[in-house]
Amino acid sequence: MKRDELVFEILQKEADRQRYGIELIASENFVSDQVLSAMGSVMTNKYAEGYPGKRYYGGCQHVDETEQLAIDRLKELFGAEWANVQPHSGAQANMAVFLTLLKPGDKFMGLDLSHGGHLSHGSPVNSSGILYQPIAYEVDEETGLVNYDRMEETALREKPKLILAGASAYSRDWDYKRMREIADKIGAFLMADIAHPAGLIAVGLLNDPLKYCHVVTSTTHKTLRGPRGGIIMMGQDFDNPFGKTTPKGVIRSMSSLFNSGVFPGIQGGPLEHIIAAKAVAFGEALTKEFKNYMKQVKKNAEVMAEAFVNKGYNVISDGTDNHLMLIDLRNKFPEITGRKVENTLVLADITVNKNMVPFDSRSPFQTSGLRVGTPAITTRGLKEEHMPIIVDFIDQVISDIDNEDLLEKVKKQVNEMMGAFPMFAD
Ligand code: DSN
Repeated sequence: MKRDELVFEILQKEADRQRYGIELIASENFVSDQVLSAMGSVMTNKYAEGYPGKRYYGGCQHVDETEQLAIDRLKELFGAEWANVQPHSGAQANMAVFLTLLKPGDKFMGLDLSHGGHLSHGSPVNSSGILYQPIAYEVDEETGLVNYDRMEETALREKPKLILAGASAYSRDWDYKRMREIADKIGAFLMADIAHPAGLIAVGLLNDPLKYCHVVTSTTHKTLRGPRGGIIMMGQDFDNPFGKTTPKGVIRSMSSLFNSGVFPGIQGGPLEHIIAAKAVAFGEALTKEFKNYMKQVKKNAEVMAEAFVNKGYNVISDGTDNHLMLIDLRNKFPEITGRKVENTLVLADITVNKNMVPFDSRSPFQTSGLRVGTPAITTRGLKEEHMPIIVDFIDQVISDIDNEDLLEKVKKQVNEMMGAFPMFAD
């Protein structure tokens, strides 16, 4: 068959964009060649509705092997008691958990979207907000930190059936223990969505949600550096919230409910090529090199946040514990929106995303903030010394935002700098 030049030329342009630009979108990363190969493999040809050993199709003996490997490696990585690797995305993983634990109209609590929460945590335009009744908790205006006292007051008043920890733009660690105490007071389920910090949690650099949460969801493509996809896990929840059976029995019966929540609840055939790539990525995440990578991601984020603060930017909560930071532009550039900065930086081959900041006066399409993260540039091999250089590029562009000559100059410097780094430094 004739090669589809049209598509492959576009793919080459995207490869060049990734290769010569500075990628600061906190949820993005670059996968290894072996993760990429598994994704583009023959496993895409196979239908395998069901689970390993219990499929609705013949010929599943090899997809059973890779799916079981993915499950086993994931359990080892997080010390989980049970795992499902089939969700097509983090939002699907969340949807399957909600379908399992909530009935339409039930109340649940999640972090407000404009305070760093995620669409699938109760936004009115997402199924989580359409089918269920979301109650928001918030960060404190002064400190930028989740206000657990207020969360408790709201939980005691509203009595949600589920409380959800996790965010897509929150730079600090979570107090899962405190949240479990709150959940226990009202007999609610505690769930964590660790899509963003999963890699840091896996190597022990952040608190472990599996110790306290009844169920944990994640994506696999952010800090975990795997293919685009989702997962669900259960830890060793020996303080049995589900009834009078033994803890092991609870895990067994809940896990089969969660499995049914994913398939046939919300999905059909699993993406077995992606699951094979998940197995590869979890194998990589179990190595010493991955732990060193995660330490560098965190170090780079700390240094980058400090460099922004030194230039007079308001970094929400004054810094970061993880791989990202949220910058409120309003004190330094009250007239400039996050949208304008995002669009302008793209012209200099620097990619960030506009983001609402807590108590933002602008809409999600404009925003007063930027979210910046270090997982992707750290995969490229950038270290602490490169962080102030990047912050300086960004500051030059924002400070003279309509200067096209400057943009051209910065773009040249960005391309020269990034051209010297491989896509995957390991
Ligand atoms: N879009 C992801 C993020 O950027 O955080 C969340 O789904």
